Amino acid sequence: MVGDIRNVQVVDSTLREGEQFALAHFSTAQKLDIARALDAFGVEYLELTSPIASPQSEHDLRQVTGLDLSARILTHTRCNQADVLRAIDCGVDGVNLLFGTSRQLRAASHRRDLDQVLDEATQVIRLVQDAGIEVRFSCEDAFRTDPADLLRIYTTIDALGVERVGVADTVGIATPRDVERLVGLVRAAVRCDIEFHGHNDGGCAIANAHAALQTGATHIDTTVLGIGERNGITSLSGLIARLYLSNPALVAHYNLAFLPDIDTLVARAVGIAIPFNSCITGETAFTHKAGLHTNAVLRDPSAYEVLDPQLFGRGRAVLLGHRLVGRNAIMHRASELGIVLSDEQSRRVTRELKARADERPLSDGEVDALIRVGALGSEMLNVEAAPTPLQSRSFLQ
Ligand code: HCA
Ligand code: CU
Repeated sequence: MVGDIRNVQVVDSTLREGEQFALAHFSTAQKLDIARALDAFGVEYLELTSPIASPQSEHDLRQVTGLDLSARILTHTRCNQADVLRAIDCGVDGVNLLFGTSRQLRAASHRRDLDQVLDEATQVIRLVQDAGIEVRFSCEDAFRTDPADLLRIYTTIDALGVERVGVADTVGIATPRDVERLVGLVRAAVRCDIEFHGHNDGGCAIANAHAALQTGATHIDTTVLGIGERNGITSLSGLIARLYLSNPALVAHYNLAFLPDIDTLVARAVGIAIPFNSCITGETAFTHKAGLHTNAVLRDPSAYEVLDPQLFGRGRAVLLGHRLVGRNAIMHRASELGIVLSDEQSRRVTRELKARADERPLSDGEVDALIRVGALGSEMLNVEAAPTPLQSRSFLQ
C-alpha cells in the first residue's frame, strides 16, 4: 500500500558505490574529508568499499572506523566468510551483504542455485551476528529476479533475525510503479527493515527511492551527486529535495545548508562540475530567467520556487541581460541601484536591452549602465559594451 513516509535513514554509499564511478579515485585524505562532511550533515550510515578490494581500501576503512563519527560505518562485502571476517576485524558497525539473484546474474556471475545461495548466506549472516554487529542482506538485480524466488530468500533471511534486507535495482530498470509493487510485497513478507538501492539508467533513481519509502522501505542508499557504476544511483541532494517536498519534518534533523559544500567537495574529488540539473546544488537551481517568472518571483518567490534556497545555503538569482527579460525585473534592479524609473523610461530600457541581448547576453555592468542612462532619458547609444561569457544576474537573497 502506498502511504505516508514516516521515517527515513540514509545509507550514503559515496565511499563504496561512488568509488565505482568511472572518474573516482579517492585518496585517503579525500575519503576522510568526505566521511566527516557526510557525518556533519547527519547521514545515519556510511557504506565503504570492502577491505578485501585492495590494501588501501582496508587501510582507509580502518581510518574511517577510527574517526569516531556519529554515523554508523558499514562495509559492503560479498557473501563469504573471508570477506566478512576481514570486515569485522576493521571495526565496522555492520556489514552489507549481497548476492546476485536474477537469472542473468546467477548465470553470468556466481553460478549457484537458490538453495546454495541460501545456505551460504545463512552461514555468513550467523558469523556477522556472532560478532554482535548489524547485518543486511541484499538481492542484487531484484527487479529481474522471479518474485517467488525473492520472497523465499527474503523470508528465510528475515527469519535469521537480520536488521535489514536490501532491494537493489542494479540495472536501473524499475519504474516507481514497479518499486511500489515489489517493495510492497517484501514489506508484507518480512518484519525487518528494508533498504532500497536504485540505479539511474532510466532516470528514475530519486522517484524510485521515494516510491520505496512510500511502500515500506526504511533505508535509502544514496551517493553525493549520485555517482556510481555507469550513470549512478539516487543522489543525496535529490533524495533530500524530494523528501523535503513530501514532508519537511523528514529532513529537519539534517544540516541542510551543508549540501552545497558536500557536493562541491565530491565534484572536485572526482574532477567534474556539479551538474546544472542537480537538485538544490546545481548552479542554476534557484535562477529565474523569463519575464513571466521573474515578475512573479519578485513579488513572491514561492510562485516558482518550492524549495527555499536559504534553507540549503543557496541564494536566489534573477537574470537580466537576456532577450526574455521583463520590465518588472528591470524596475526592480533599478530600485536596487537607488533609481526610480518612470513607466516610459522602464519601457525604453527594456526595449533597448532586448534589442542588444538579441545579439549576445549582456553583463551585469552593461545592464546597470543601460538603466542609469535610461534614467537620465538620454539616447543610450554610448554605453560601453564589455563582453563577458556570463549572462548578467542580479542576486536577491
Ligand atoms: C554492486 C552492486 C550493487 C549492490 C547494491 C546492494 C547493486 O556494485 O556491488 O548491495 O544493495 O546495484 O546491485 O551496487
Ligand atoms: Cu549499485
